[in-house]
Amino acid sequence: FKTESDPAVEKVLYTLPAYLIIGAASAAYQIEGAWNESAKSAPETECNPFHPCSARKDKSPSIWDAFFHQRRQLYPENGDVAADSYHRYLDDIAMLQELGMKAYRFSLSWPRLLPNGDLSVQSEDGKNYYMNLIDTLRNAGIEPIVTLHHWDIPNSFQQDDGGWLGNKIVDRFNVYADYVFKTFGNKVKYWLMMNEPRSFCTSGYEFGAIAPSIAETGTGSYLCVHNQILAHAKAWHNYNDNYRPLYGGLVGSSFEITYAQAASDKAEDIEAAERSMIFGLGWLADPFLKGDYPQLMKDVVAENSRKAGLAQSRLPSFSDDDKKLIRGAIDFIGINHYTTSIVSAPVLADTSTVQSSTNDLNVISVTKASWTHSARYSFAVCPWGLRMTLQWIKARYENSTYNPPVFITENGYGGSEDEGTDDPNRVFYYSTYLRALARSINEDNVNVIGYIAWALQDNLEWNGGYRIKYGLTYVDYKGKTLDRQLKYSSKLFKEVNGLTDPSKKYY
Ligand code: BGP
Repeated sequence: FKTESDPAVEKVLYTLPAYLIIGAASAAYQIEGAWNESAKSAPETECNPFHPCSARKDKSPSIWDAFFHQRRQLYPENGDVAADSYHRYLDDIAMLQELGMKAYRFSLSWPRLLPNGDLSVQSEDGKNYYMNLIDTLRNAGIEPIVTLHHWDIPNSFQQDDGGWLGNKIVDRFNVYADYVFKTFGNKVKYWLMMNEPRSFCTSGYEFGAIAPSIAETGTGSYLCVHNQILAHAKAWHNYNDNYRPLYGGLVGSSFEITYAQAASDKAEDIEAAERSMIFGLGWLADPFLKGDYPQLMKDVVAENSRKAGLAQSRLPSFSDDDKKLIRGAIDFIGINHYTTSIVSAPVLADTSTVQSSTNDLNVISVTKASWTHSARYSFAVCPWGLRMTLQWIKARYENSTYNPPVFITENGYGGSEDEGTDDPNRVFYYSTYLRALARSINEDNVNVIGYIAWALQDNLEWNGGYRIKYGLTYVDYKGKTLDRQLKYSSKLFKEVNGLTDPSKKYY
């Protein structure tokens, strides 16, 4: 296994600080299965995936259940069973313990806890499932890190008000968040409100590629992200005012960022790369740390909207009250980082008349062919990109009045379908990225409080189904037993977590 990596990185020994919270992650729809648990006995006519039943007591369909069921022919896989973690969460926790992990990041399924989305029905089964999961983790000394929105809103909310494009979603999310804080608040110290608003909103609400399959080109991603920022901020204030005094705890969100490396020293390529970082991470982080969208983004989208004859910018704006609400409303910045792209300015003038967020960004972005790629087509192994990303964050926000710590909430390697338990490529990926992280902390003095590997288990990947394997744990989908087995790469984490003989190196 060869890659072009920074040779200096290889020489640095791990000096990851003891305070770093190291763990692994999952998300409800990708692992739980049990998509209609406890509703099976309801009469067919009363409840089915596309007509949620008001009398239903337990799990109702999320937008992902609807998406995969409607497209069954196209995508044979779905999350009906997935890794069956709803029934096998003890097996998952056993794996975390074997790995010596300090934390487990998982998400709550909103329609499992609140089948009607609101408080009219509160599922006992749903509540018990997460309560048992959290209690067992805590008894095992593993910190629960809980995501509230990992993309699976109740499908009924998509149908009746347009989901994240609707007027009701911000308040609806806050009813759910308050219920969650009230129910689990005394047991959880780390909360993530949103996961990757940009990738979810762009794929789900602008280009219609993933659930809920909405194609509102040019506006959908901006409005969806806007609502997610406001929903996060309101939940943060509720937590800050009403729950933090009781429980302490920290509330963040996870933003994904692919590092954009300029293709050359030419000014236009350097500008294009910077534009990518601003449209990528600045879009999400600036509102919380600087109180508004990046000026560059506001200018570009307003200008393109004007050219198209629109009366106002396609990028929504924050009112003065909104600005007060969002600034500082985050306790840490979650970063999901996988890879790096080579970015340059387009050679020809843009003649496209399509108004889209891609055209607003207006760059050429490629993955370098000579770098080793993961089976996830566009993910190249580039550990220094993590270090550059952390440097970019530090430089952009160190003079902000508000500059919270960073929590790496996802980083990982997607292996191919035939991977099995022998995964040397993943060992290489994690060992080089962890070394890059060690250098960032020790040499660049970035303030990183945690590092979470994606993923604990092989799961249903949004883009690759069960064919892309991110797990530290192999799940037997082929033999349909769904039994778990640690992969070879688990040895690396055992070592990082101090469980192995320090004289033996596995990587
Ligand atoms: C992130 C998601 C994860 C996970 C991961 C792998 O975008 O937060 O849920 O799926 O990426 O990516 P993908 O499934 O696109 O290969």
